[in-house]
Amino acid sequence: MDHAGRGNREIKNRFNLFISSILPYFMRISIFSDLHLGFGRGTERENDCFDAFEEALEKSLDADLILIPGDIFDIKNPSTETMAKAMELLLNMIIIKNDVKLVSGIGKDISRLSPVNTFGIPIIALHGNHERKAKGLINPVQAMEKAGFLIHLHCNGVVLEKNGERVAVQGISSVPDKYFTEILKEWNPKPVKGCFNIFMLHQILGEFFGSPDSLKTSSLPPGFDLYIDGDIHKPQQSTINGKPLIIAGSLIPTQLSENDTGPRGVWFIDTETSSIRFVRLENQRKFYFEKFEKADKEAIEKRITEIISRGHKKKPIIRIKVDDKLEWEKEIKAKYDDKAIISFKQILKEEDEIRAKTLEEHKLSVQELAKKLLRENLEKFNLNPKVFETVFELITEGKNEDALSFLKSSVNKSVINAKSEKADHTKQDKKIKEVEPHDDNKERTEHKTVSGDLVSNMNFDKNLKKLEEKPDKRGLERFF
Ligand SMILES: [Mn+2]
Repeated sequence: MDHAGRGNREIKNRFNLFISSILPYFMRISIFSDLHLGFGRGTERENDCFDAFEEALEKSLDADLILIPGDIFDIKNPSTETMAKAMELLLNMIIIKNDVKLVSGIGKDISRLSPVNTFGIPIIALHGNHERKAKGLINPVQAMEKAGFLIHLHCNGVVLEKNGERVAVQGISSVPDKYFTEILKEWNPKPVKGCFNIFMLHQILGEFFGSPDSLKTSSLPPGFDLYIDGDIHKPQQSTINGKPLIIAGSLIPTQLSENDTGPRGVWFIDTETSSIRFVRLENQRKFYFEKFEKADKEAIEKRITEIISRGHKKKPIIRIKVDDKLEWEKEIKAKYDDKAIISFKQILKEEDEIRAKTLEEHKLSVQELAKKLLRENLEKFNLNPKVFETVFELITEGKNEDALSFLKSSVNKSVINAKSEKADHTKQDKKIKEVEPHDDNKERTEHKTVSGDLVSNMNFDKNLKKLEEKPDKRGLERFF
């Protein structure tokens, strides 16, 4: 935040205290999600996520409480640069005056929080699917809680109070779809008497994502006054049993799909009237999605020129979808490079697709090759190869024992539901493919040396045998 921002904050501080003295009996809650800090690192768009976050925080300066339902960071191990920028911005919220007090935890030991966690405007956050790590490893949202910047929830909650009015916020961070219902049943969250009750989650709700097989709103716990979901990047508003449901949407477009063109913003709700406002971010890079059937160079250039002529503070992103083969996309990109970020989405011809695949295989990083090897070994030992992501993550973090016990638990057939596994996997694959120039791969390849034994299988069966005496763990415990 610059000097103007700080001055602005001072004014808002005073305004805040004035407002709370005349309107003591309700809380104003600010909600935004899926910031994806670190997205586009090393590209022209690398500051977009921070600009959006800063603007969302600026707009929240007169809020009593900020809720972020997941995907604050774009990856589970963000770079120190990303962490530093995030902390710098969050610090502005800690030093603000605010009357909201943390009263109690719901399944969360608040005595373990530092006093700093409750300074300034409280921020309550979930971790999203982008930040999820195997149990026992600290994800970046949990790290932010340890640093005092926010309160992290996962199958628990907190009660906050302002001038006698209480708000209970309960939340479940991202879990694999196949485990959600079971975890929710085990957690069994209930609204708290005498509070305005908020339920937060970070899952794909099928009704709002065009995927009827995904989780339904009817499976969410009843009786809450407000439901908030992250994960779906298009902001939307609906109801559950007459109570508002806010699908916060993302602060930046990450997938550059047709759905990503709409406005981004911050939601505000007050606990007295449940009135909801969506406030658009104003300083964001514009994103255009343009469709063409034919590879008509002239028509495409005409459209690009027309969009550019509208005038933009930041170079707009123009995504061009062509149902045809192109020969000149590089030429076009270079020609308008100083005026727009142009990206093409085209239907590749079959031979190109084969060539692209082969190239991709050649480019597999060491880490990816190790993953491939591990997956093959799991198959060879008749173990479920779908659990390899978790196993691999544990191994790369040097948690071999944990990896083995997880493998052991996944052998327990009761856990694995082959059908939902498949659905979940397809969804993830799709997501990965849709993400456009995503230079965070750089961060992903900063890998540790993979522990050889497990991956190369020399002691694979022996290690598994060693675990025979240890008690079975249920697979969902990894996420609960
Ligand atoms: Mn997201």
